[in-house]
Amino acid sequence: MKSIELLAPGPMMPLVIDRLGEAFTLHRLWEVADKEAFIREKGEKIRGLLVGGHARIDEAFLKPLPNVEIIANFGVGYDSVDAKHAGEKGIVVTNTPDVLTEEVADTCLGLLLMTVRELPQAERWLRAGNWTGKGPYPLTHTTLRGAKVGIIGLGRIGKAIARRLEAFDVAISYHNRRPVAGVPYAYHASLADLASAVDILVSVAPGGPDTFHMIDADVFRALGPKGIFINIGRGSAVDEPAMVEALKNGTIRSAGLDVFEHEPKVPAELMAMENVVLLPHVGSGTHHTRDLMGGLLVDNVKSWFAGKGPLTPVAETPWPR
Ligand code: 8YV
Repeated sequence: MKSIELLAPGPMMPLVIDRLGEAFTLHRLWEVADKEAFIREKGEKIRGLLVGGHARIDEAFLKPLPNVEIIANFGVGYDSVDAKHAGEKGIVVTNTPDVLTEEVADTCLGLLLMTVRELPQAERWLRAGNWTGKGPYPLTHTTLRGAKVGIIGLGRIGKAIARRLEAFDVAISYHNRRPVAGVPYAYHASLADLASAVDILVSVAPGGPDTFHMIDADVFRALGPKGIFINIGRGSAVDEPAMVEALKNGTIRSAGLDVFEHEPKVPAELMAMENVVLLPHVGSGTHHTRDLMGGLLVDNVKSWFAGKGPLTPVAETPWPR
């Protein structure tokens, strides 16, 4: 398979580079000084792309690469790939679903509990010597007892979050493009209706044009002054300035965020707030799960070039065609 040439525009985890580098000819574009000259010279030879959100893979990016057959995306979310365009060009796009579901759901519950019970703030209180100085950390106004939780996006990860929440004995409802069959949770066709019906709103919404800024000022107003917002999906689904404003002026009480609109940039105003818990996109961030994600990417590429089709193609590029 060494005659098959692959291109990684940005750094990928060593497992991916090592395993695919052994079997194929793999070019690391991020290490190339003159990238444009490289693409001009080598572009027509490239048959597979390995991507992880570093660059936008769209019509303009793909134009000088006319022989690409597969775009293998590291991550379940593939919003940096124009999969519709890829589908039109006959290129298959793969992602890494399932293997990260439980890990991301664990992280979400951790973030939710951290935010509701102000655990990072309480830890900061202890470390600052306030426990011995000022006394116990103040009781939190917020609790999961009797809480209503709404989930935006009841896909694989949303369902795994809901399953965990059942053990916390909270009322669960959700918003999705369509009602999901076979789940016991109340469905809200309107996002604002869901927000006004719950105390805690959890977004697992993917990125891309369909969800862009769907969680906006109206949604935060509907969530209300006691409301808590948790985001483990994509930052672009939230109107970030509207969220900052809502947190600043008490339109909502607090937020726990693992994702941001312009990662790794986090608005300075959020950094300075006490009523937010901020994580650096660590939802799937364990060796265990990232290795499984990397392994699935590798297997997709190998299966494709062995003529066996993709293992996990995305919805826009279904297989078999
Ligand atoms: C990863 C994710 O952190 O799978 C996704 O869509 O957001 C995370 O699991 C990310 O893909 C790493 O680049």
